[in-house]
Amino acid sequence: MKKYTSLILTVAAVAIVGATLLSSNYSTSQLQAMEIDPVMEQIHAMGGIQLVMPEAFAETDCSMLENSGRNVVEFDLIGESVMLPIMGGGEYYAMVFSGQVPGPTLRVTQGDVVVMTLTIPTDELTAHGNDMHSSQMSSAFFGAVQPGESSTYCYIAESAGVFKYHCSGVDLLAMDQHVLSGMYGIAIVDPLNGYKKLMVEKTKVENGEVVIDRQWYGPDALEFQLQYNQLYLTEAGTYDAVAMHAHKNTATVVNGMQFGYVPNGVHNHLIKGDANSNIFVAQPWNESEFKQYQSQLLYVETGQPVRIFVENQGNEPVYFHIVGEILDRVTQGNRVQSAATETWLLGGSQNMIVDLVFDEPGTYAAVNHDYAAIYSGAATVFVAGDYFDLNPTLAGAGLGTGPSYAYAIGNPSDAVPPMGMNSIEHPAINVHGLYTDEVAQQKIDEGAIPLWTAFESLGLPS
Ligand SMILES: [Cu+2]
Repeated sequence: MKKYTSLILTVAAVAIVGATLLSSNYSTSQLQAMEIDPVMEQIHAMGGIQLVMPEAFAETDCSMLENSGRNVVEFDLIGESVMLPIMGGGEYYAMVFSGQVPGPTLRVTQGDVVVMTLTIPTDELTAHGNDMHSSQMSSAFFGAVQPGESSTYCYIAESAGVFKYHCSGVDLLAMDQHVLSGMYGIAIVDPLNGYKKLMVEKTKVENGEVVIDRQWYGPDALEFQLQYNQLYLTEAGTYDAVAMHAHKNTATVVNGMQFGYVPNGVHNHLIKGDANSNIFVAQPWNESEFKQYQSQLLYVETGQPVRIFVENQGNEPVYFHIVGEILDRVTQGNRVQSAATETWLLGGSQNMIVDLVFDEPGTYAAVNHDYAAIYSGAATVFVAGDYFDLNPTLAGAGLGTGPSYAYAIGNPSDAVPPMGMNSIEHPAINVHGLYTDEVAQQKIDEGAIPLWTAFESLGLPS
């Protein structure tokens, strides 16, 4: 793994209440550009405001919870700084949980005990923390874990739904930098009684009259996870706090990448016979030399219940919309918020579960329907059924076929959450994600397909 050592991101400065968190890696000119209020300067001079009680998480009694008769789930995270690629070449100074952006997804059932352990390697540059939004206790913000140290805390996942987790910085110092550089993920807490069946209201003609025709699906569904965020970077690839405060992002990312789920060169070849002839407006990750970063598509069957766990990890609103589809149901927590809606708005650190069925074979782009977000990375392409009539070609290449290309090519590993109580298993998984090479190898060892070698061995172009 490539770790960075040249840029020491010290955070010796001060926490100022809420989102106005300043750290000592800001230059004088950056601070001037932010027009820091004199009162805040005084707070800075006094040493800042300590928002975390140092003893808080030491009060957590894990052994009591672990012996409470509940199911216990261990969730281990490693906090570290690494270099990761950005669209258009180059790398940026990322901070990650366990070598990937977003961090690993925790999946539990409502009522489970979560035992969360955060470990910081001895050669890491800075301390890190963690805040699990699926917990409800004063120790949710546990204090900074220093390099070479490890800390654990426990909680009962009492509420069902999707919940963010994120680095809490160094006792809140530079939390913005750590989160927006990649230290975020989700916990999915399945409802204790399972997911509700999905009702989709259609119409039909009966005895010469148009009448309601309710279709029922599920509760089992093919599941995906999509996490929205922004990057704020200087040209050198370091975190740009001034840009963040001005809400001027340099990239919109979905599961850490811009345009991570769009066609690539192999899809160009399969569909148009020419690897260099793009079939989508933006294909920045075309070549197989990108390996785990090569863009991949999301495949579903027609008539199949699909469940998407969506989290807004960023600073900007997400207006979630799927071009050509209607969101059949939107759930937040364990409560249905809407049905048959075109778009649903998620503010920062807000989430939803979208259930829908793709009726017709086709391509459908899930977007943040903010045009700035679409064109800076928030376009995610689903392909339903055998829309491009590729099954004979895929079968001819020895890849096998099924009701969707998921059977031959698989779905991207970073878009698929761990299995839950009402999950339909994906027929195959391919290696895709903003992963370090070590994490990509782990995925291969777990059975995910490295398409960049699989296609080469079949004589398909790279
Ligand atoms: Cu951190």
